[in-house]
Amino acid sequence: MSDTTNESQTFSAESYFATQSQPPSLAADIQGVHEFIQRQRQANRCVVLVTSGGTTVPLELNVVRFLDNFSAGTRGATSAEYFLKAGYAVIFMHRQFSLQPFSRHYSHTTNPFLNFLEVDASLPSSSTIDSAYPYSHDPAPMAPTPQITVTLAERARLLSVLRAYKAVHEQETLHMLSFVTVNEYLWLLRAVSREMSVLGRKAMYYLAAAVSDFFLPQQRLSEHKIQSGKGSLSIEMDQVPKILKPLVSEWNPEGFIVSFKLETDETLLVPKAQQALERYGHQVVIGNDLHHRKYRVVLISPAAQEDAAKQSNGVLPKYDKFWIEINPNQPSSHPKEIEEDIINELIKRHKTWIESA
Ligand code: PAZ
Repeated sequence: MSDTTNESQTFSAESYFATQSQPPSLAADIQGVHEFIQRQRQANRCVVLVTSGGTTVPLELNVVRFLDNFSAGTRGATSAEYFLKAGYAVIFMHRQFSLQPFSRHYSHTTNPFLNFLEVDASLPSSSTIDSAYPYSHDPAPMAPTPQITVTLAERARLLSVLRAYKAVHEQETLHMLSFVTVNEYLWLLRAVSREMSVLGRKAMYYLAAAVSDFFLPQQRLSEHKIQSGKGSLSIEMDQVPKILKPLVSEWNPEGFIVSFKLETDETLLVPKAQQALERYGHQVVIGNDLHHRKYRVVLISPAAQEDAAKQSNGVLPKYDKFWIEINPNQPSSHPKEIEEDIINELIKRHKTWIESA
């Protein structure tokens, strides 16, 4: 970029947090998380941190332009609902304005809720009532507000979403946090992870957010909007530090950590997921490819001891592969969601993880 002159460098997590400033709202956000975790500990609940949605990388300090990461937040919002249903408390750390648990069913783009409302025509309109009392000395009764009802076809589904939503509010088992930039995401992830360490093995991390691999350090950002007119723009970005490393080894070594690996070339899914496990030593990597992610995922985890011992040829498997697939042709009225099976499987494994402490 024309007005960014400093050299690029490689950031470790430590040097990243030492040089990139923390978001102003961090302390208040973490106070809320702290109180939430205390309540869940008292209630003896497992807590899962679900990250969801994409992060942005600003190109200017006064941001006009930024790079973004795809992700509507469907995976995260849907998964959060299944965790809540299973009795987990959920910290839902999501990209601002991305999909959220419960309200996702009536997303303004795919399923606007106004489509399911109708005005009940059986009630008299206000003009009818006014004309019935033209000469009376008594004040006209207040015109009844026309009733708004939910279309018959949508009632059952709305009722079940609404009941689940109200129950979660009543039990206070869902805590929302939002981020926009990759910097906000990283600071929040570190602070929330540290708070969750008091939960020991009862903490689960479900890192489904699509996080940028590259960023521009604040020291190299142009203060004002980058001006055009100087020809082409070239940007050299630095690598975002590999945050799973300190999460696994320092911030909460007892936590059950599930990361995601997204690829567009399906043949890379398994090797890349295995590489991530080898590098960071956590519990599960879920591989998904962009075009089939709603119907097929693979869970890669360290091979169980018994499986390894069973191998008779002496070549011990290092990793277990567990595919989860659903039929892509789902009925629109009651579609099966792959997250239901993913969460059931993870909860089973988390339970074993807790019991094996
Ligand atoms: O949010 P969404 O449902 O549109 O997409 C989910 C996803 C593909 C971002 C997620 O499943 C995932 O793979 N997250 C990690 C992406 C990564 O490799 O950084």
